[in-house]
Amino acid sequence: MARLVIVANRVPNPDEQGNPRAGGLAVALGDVLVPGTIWLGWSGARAAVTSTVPRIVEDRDVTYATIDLGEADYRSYYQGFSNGTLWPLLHMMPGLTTYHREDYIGYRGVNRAFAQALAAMVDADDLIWIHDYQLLTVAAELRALGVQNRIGFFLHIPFAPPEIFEILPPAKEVLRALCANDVIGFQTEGDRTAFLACIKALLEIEPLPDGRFPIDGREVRTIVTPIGIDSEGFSRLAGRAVLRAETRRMTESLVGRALMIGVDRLDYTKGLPGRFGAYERFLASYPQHRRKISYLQIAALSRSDVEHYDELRNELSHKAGDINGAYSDFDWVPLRYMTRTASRTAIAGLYRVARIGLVTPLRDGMNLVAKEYVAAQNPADPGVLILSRFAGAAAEMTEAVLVNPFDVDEVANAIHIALTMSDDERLSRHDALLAKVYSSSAEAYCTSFVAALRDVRGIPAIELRYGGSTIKMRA
Ligand code: ADQ
Repeated sequence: MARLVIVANRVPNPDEQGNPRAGGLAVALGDVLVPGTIWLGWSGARAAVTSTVPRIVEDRDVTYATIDLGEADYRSYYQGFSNGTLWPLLHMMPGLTTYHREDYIGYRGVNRAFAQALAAMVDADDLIWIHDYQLLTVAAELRALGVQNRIGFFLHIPFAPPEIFEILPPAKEVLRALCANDVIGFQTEGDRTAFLACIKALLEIEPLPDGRFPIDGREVRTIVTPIGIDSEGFSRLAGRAVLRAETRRMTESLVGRALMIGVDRLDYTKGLPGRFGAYERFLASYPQHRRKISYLQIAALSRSDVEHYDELRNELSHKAGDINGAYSDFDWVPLRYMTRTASRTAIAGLYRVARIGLVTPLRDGMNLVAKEYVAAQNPADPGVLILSRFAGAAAEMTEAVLVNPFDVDEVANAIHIALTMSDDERLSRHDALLAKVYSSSAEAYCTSFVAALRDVRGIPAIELRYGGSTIKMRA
């Protein structure tokens, strides 16, 4: 039986398996974490040099294999090329993008280390599923090591059109390396289209109408498999969470005011300064709602040692202070702002009691908060989702109040619309959104990606050109 081998930048801490706080990819991949599965990634620890021999921990018959990153590699691969170059560029923010050739060299070195660690562990028929922008060149490194398995890659963040992607100095080489995968998956049709446009513009390869394209005598398949959540599990969690003391304390503290909630990692792609600006505009333009709303923004610190994140944190602290300074009353604080993670249970309970879910990233691959907010609602009295049209989730969740996050007046108006929406409209929008969150679930995501990977077979011997050398595959 072919095993599934997952490769991602991070590996969930096996001690937390089964604990809902694990969140993120571990929850999304819950359905494929069956006995026999292997998950390889960075341990989160830094060492003198990057290791290629993984540390192995078994938990419920799933093998977690971790490698440590060398200090220099942490700077070049993680802080540098992954989060200083690829993250802003693929989110279409070239102004925030930096590039240093030595970071790219470090990135390729770490991708090679991942491949080396993996090559020693896989059997011939194992399916390899690589995740996200930190690991764009792993498949090519695996091929270089003679690994002929079926390999798939899924990009969690957006892909950029050629006019932006070609800013990346090694754009063609990175694209070619990605093409060493058999299947490449995207969150939205728009991301796939952007990728195929890069294939055409930069590699001069004409894709077929169904998203396949030939390269070096073989064929690569592209698919769209939007990531989802465990909707049923999350709904149940939210239903239980409202009964907990912490949720009740929150509700009591509102004294009848409507709660508006935002939950994000503190990242410049999430559009938090604009969101605070829109709330300020809302308070200024709609005085009738003052004292009747309380906005809670939970923004967990992330990547605090990467450039721009510290500035963002300072900017938000100032803006929050300004808003509360200008509008607070003796018994009303308009904005509650916390920069820490909350437990999944606490978040689920807060979503459920919130009248509005405010999700306004400037650009986002999918945005699971939008789906969690919908799943958490009481179907008999649901809240309203305000969603950026630049989140991947907007492609599916068209019944949300969709906004352009760059337009503070439009977002301010959307808050007013949400607060004054009729019960009928609120219910019908929610019904439609909930059906979509249930059908585009974590399970559907895993099943369709793995099915596409299983489908790959009978690929003839090929040669792959990468990094100035020619690699023979499936000879
Ligand atoms: P992220 O950018 O991390 O993910 P998102 O999809 O919103 O964004 O997922 C965040 C997860 O972390 C959610 O489950 C949320 O509940 C949780 N979370 C966020 N802030 C939190 C806080 N302050 N406290 C506790 N939990 C918090 C990347 C891409 C997304 C894509 C996902 C999955 O950027 O576009 O949807 O991967 O593919």
